[in-house]
Amino acid sequence: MTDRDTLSRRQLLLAAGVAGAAGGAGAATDTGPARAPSSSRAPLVTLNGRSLPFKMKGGVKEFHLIAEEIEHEFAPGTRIKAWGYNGSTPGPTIEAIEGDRVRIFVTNKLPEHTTVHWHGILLPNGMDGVGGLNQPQIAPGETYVYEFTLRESGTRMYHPHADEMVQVAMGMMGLIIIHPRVDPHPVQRDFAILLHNWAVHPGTYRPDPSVMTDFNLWTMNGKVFPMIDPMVVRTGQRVRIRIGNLSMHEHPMHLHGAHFKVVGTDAGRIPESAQWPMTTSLVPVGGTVDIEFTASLPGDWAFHCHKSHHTMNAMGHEIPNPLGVKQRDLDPQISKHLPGYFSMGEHGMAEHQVHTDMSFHDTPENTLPMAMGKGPYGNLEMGGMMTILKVRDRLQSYADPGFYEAPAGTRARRVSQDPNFKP
Ligand SMILES: [Cu+2]
Repeated sequence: MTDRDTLSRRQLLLAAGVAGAAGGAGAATDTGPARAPSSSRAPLVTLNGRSLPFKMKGGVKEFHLIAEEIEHEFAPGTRIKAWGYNGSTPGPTIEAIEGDRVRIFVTNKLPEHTTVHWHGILLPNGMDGVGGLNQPQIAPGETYVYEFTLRESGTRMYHPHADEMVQVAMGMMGLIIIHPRVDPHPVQRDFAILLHNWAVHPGTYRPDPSVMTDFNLWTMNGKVFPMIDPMVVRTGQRVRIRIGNLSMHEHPMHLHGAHFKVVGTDAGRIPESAQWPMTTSLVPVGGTVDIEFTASLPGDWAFHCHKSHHTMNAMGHEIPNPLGVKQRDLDPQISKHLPGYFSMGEHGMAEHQVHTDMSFHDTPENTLPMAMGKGPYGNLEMGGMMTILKVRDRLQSYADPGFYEAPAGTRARRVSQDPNFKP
């Protein structure tokens, strides 16, 4: 009996003890001879992303990362010149299993040198990837190889440690997910998200690395809402969301419709005695947070950063406050000098999405409107770091099931249009 047989049988037994553990999640496949994953393990879903393929060579998992300039789209209508790996930002997720030995070739096709740092992984010092400290820089055109054994499971990240301010601002980053050989806390849905921020000035095509705090695009896996994939789960499933943050801001990530526990960081699993229930967890800059919960309430539940400016797309921040300022009388006069001038903001900014949808406002070239999301009841007035957890009693597949229809009598409804209404 091979190691693989032993593992899969043991894990099948383990899965059988957990109600619906295999629950349509589909078995992950792995061609490795020695370290096959549990057949009950839910496949990792990197929203809008993919995992990096590997080859087994003499018991070692071989990966190849290519650092290069790429064309990236945040949402239709906004393309930039970014830097990433293997054609995308973030780069593909590197998936492996605790105990795996990995060999990762890094080819540099950038116009400047780079390195790769394996964030949160304990490894020999010469593999840590800080250019100048642990290794020479990888010059343009060169390929370096890193090789180490993954001793601990959990959510980790990779990014350059060379001209880091520029290279991270340009999009160079990715997730590393190390699965335990046998998961004592199995989930049926396993999602991975990497948070980032971007400064793409209106009408331009290249992120500005000199911006320190005032970014104008906030992304999950390089996309803005509503282009971020929803997380589709069946009622009753155990769900894990892994959130990494290589942006320059902390993000308080807030989940509607479930109470979760933070079960892991980029240094591994948190003991159960140190986990407490929450609905919002801060994901620190340069850190990862794994949350787990049971999806017990069907519906469409928002999952978003609670800094409200981070659920907006390209917006200017240094503007006079128009709230409560009567501007409409000025419109005709200003229009004489600025044809097409149109005031807004007197009563709030919700009208902005209406105006951009109606093409009242032309946004500058290659610039997204502040908010674009639409739901079954109208504009969602959000963009940026937001997606939807879609919990359904019945699912044919994990494809987007569309919007939730609240059963009769369970949705907030209008009862009056009289502003002096008294119940
Ligand atoms: Cu945020």
